[in-house]
Amino acid sequence: MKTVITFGTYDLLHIGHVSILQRAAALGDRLVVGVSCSDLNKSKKGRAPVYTTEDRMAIVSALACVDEVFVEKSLEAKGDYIKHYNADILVMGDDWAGRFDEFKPLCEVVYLPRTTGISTSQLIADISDINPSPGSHP
Ligand code: C2G
Repeated sequence: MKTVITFGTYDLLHIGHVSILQRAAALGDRLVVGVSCSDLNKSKKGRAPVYTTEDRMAIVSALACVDEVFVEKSLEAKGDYIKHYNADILVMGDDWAGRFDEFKPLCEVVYLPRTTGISTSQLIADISDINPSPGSHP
């Protein structure tokens, strides 16, 4: 039984998220996903996610390729999460390449290519353009 672990915010779930989760799942027998809590996202990206932590967890756990989800409360606790879930492989997108090499003594660390041309930030910008908030245009 090979366990794969990965982490992310997965706000406004899109095809890039689904693709990396499917490719991560294909590397093992069980995929465990740490969903970054909203406070963690605020400190990391300077804004709260659109969806609550609970909703993001429910959405990610509904995917067929995902076996288990948990709340990622701290970026620094990855080693503890890897040990707790007995992970054999840590998967992250290659926007994080090299950033998690410190966990190589605990498990294999794999960076998969990101899907180009889509991101949550871009989706928010696109939606704002379609439906600008009152007062944003003269
Ligand atoms: N991703 C991707 N292609 C995209 C967008 C995202 O492959 N176009 C991947 C990211 O590389 C990441 C995962 O999807 O592996 C989740 O992305 P985010 O929700 O943006 O989460 P992130 O900010 O990378 O959080 O503890 C680590 C962090 O919490 C990771």
